[in-house]
Amino acid sequence: MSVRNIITLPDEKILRQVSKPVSSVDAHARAVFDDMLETMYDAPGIGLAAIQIGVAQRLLVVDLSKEGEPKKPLFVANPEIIWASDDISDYEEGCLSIPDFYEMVDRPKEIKMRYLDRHGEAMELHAGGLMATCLQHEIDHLNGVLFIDHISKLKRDRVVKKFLKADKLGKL
Ligand code: GNR
Ligand code: NI
Repeated sequence: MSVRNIITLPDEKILRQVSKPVSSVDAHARAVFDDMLETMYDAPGIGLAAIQIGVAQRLLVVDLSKEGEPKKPLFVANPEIIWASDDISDYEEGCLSIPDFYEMVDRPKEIKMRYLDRHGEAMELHAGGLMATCLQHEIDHLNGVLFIDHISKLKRDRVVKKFLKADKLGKL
């Protein structure tokens, strides 16, 4: 296991890629999961998609456990949202690929997700609250979508510009 570099804006060439389904959750996929988890804990963050470490596969990890509590990692391959509530909730989101930027995002309050777990077993999960928000945020990453795509164009353009400028000045 190793902590990997997290891809950030302005690197949209990578972050905008649509990740490919894994053909099976094999030893290689599990090795990617392990690096993702270690990278997420190190950051720290509550979720991470494989593309954030430059791997364009439909893999994500989430762990909502609080500091000092036993860890509760969730390993997700090839997720599909099979139901989303009409009820919407808003939550202030951030992203390890867009450091130090936070905005309120509206999303379905509850979802049902089908996926393969760490052992390749088919699973279903009904999620609400922060888990539902986080899973939707991570599944967006698998489709090349960032949370800033859910906010106003004015705010999005402003933050993308900020990262472009910082990159040019060599600050990232
Ligand atoms: O660590 C993270 N926190 C967070 C807070 C609110 C909504 C979504 C997230 S996910 C984020 C880590 C990340 O960038 N995952 O892709
Ligand atoms: Ni993110």
